[in-house]
Order: sequence, then C-alpha cells, then structure tokens
Amino acid sequence: MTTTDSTKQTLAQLGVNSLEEVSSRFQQLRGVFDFAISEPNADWKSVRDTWLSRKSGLLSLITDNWLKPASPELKRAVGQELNKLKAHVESVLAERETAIETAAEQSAAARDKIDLSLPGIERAIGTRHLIRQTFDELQRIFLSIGFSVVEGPEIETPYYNFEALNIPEHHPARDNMDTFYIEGTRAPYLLRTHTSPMQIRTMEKQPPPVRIIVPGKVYRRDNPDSTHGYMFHQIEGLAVDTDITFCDFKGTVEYFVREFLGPKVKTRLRPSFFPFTEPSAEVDATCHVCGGTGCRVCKQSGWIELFGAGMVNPAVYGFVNYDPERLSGFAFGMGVDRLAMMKYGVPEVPLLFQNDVRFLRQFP
Ligand code: 2U9
Repeated sequence: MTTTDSTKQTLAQLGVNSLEEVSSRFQQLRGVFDFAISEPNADWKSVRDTWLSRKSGLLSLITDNWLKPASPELKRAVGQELNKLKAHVESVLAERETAIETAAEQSAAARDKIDLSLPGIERAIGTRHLIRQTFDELQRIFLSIGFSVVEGPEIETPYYNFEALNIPEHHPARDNMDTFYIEGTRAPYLLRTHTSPMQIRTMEKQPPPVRIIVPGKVYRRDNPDSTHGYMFHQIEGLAVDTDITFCDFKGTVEYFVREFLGPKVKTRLRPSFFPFTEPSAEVDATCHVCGGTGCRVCKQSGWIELFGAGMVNPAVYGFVNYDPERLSGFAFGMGVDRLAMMKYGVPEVPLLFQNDVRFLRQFP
C-alpha cells in the first residue's frame, strides 16, 4: 500500500497507535508531496488538486480517516501534524504559483520590452522561381503589343487537344506527343500536351479579332532526362483578325526576340510543319553564347532554335465556326523551361525542380 493510499484507512486500521508513528506517517506524506512538487515539469495544478481538493484531496482524506476517528490520546497530535502538513503544502504551492506567474509576467514584459529601435530579424525571403520570372517576362512582352492572357484546364478532351487542332485520329503528330490518358472516366480525358486547346475554346466563345497568349503546364509522357520532363511549361499565342499577314507574323516574332534576348540578336525563320499552322516555321535566334560564330551550345551552327510558329491553318477555323475566307492569323508555341534555361544558362531541366536553394538563389 502506498503512502497516499494509507490515507484511506484509519490509524487504527493501520495499526498506528503511538505519537512517534503518527509523526513518521506525516513525515512520509510530506516526503511524497515534496517529491511530487519537485518533479521538473510537475503540473502544480494537479498536485494542488491531489492534495487540496475538498472532496478527494489527500488532506481531506486525512481529516476524515485519520483525524476524526483518531483516538483521544492521538487526536491532538494528528491535528497538529495535519495543520503543519497543510501549511507546508499550501505555502509550497503558493510559492510555485507565484513563481510561475512572475516568470510569465517577466517573459511578457521581456516580450513587450522590445526595443523597436533595434533592427528587425532578417527573414530570408525567397525569390520568384526562374520559370515564374520567365513567364512574367514573356507575358509582359506580349501584353505590351495588345495580347491578353487566358488560362485553361490541364485536363482536356481528345477533341480539344487533337481533333480541333487539325490532328485527326491516327495522325502521326499524336504519337510523338505521348499523352497521359486519365483512366476510369466514362468519356476519354487526357492531360493536355499543349495549351492550344484553350485557343480553340476561346475562339468558340469569342468572335474575332482574337489576340491571346495561353500560359500553363503541359504534360508529355517523356522519360525525364537532362532536357525533358513529363511536365513542362508553355506559352502559346494566337492572333486572328481580318487582315493579318505573314509580315505581321514575322514582325511580331522579331519584336518578341528583340525584347526577350536583346537588340543584337538576329532572327531567322526555318520552314517546318505543324498540323495547326500552314506555313509553319521554327524560329531561330543567333546563339547568345557565341553571337552566331558557332560554339558547343549551338553545335557550331551559330543558331539556337527558340520556338515554333506559323500562320493558322484555315482547317482549324472550321472547328470554331470562323470564316476562313474572311480571317487570317498566326500562332506560336514556346517551351518556357527551355527558354529560361537558354537565357539564364541553366544546363539541365532537373535543376529547375530540385528546389536546391543554392540554385534558386542565383536568380533573385
Ligand atoms: C491554334 C492554332 C495554332 C501553336 C503552335 C507551335 C507552333 C510549337 C511547340 C514549341 C515548343 C510546343 O512547347 S513545345 O514543345 N509548339 O512549335 N505551337 S504553332 O499553334 C496553334 C495553336 C492553336 C488554334
């Protein structure tokens, strides 16, 4: 039976019938209390309740079980011992309560006593990710010549991602755009492989003229390596109106390259093919490393491929009820990760997504 349990019995039941035994019983109890309150993170409130609570507190138990039924020759001693123990318990708990309150006040005072003249704590603030910075730069350039920004869903239907872009079923362009298809849906859904679907959705809703850029994430089932990821960022653009010519297209492309890479950079259009543009071109710029003389970066060609573009293939207008007789337009598509890597000399794609602050800090 523990010391505290003995308070549930009378002294007679405990066989205590001498003054010495009474005093040693109280000594033991005092020892139990001192040990409990001295525990490093003793919760003084629960110690107080254990000892002082009116109903089940130990001191109440001693009063009921030791004092009240005590024999006359022991009652006085028990009474004295109990008052001494009670006084000790209350004074120690009062001291503890004061100490805790004082400490709380002191730390509050310390907290409030902030010397505002002291310099603040320098919190290392992050930077906008290089991809985000490049997006903003690209958007700034096209906003400056009247394009507006629209964003669309990353989960698309084959119709908007392929058909409406003149990429019919079984069209070879489909296979090199290895697509992530969503499983378990009644209708076929996929992760868009380019942001072009949003251009179709815009033309469906808005009569011409249209001048939009569509930034966003796109997905291709590529095996991640130093130049490819299964997700990357694109900005595509579309301008459709009644009098847009190849010159407008070329002028816009050259304006963009000059703004993005600087006035010294020359541009060239190299014939290419995309199902949704005709004629199509790859837009090259003089290599920003060797200035066009040829180096490892441009594989001695002096030219770096920037992005693809072309005049909108009139076949596309058929899907959005635009009159190909009255309208003409141009479009372009850029890989933002690639442009950022090229402009800021980032050697490989994974660096962009490893969240290594040593890398990220280089682009404040
Ligand atoms: C509509 C009509 C035409 C968007 C275009 C490209 C050329 C192109 C690639 C660049 C790098 C994709 O990120 S990339 O791999 N895109 O080269 N995209 S023309 O043409 C359109 C789009 C929508 C209605």
